[in-house]
Amino acid sequence: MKALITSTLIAFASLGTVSVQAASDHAGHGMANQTMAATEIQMVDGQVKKVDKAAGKVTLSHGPLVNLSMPAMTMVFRVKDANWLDQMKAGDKIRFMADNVNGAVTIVHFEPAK
Ligand SMILES: [Cu+2]
Repeated sequence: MKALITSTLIAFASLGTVSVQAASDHAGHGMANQTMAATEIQMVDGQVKKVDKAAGKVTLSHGPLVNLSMPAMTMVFRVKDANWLDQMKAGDKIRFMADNVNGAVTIVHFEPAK
């Protein structure tokens, strides 16, 4: 096992600078993507204005949605999980994440604000 690892390392080293460069670039991309995914969608404060269970939508007044380049406003959202609508009523404060799903701004994470 150890001999195999050693010979693999030697094989990599003998491929030269270009291959090593490519390998480290690839690793760098992976890390950058993970960092972006973590910061792209942020939890935002919202207040429920209206719940429309029949349509599967909720009207929220929300703080800025950085990932959607959207300032604070009141608007209608779709919800990823219709059960969340049962946990919302007008006047409730919530925390949520929104994303663009098939062209519709959709709540993809929800929790009641305490
Ligand atoms: Cu909005």
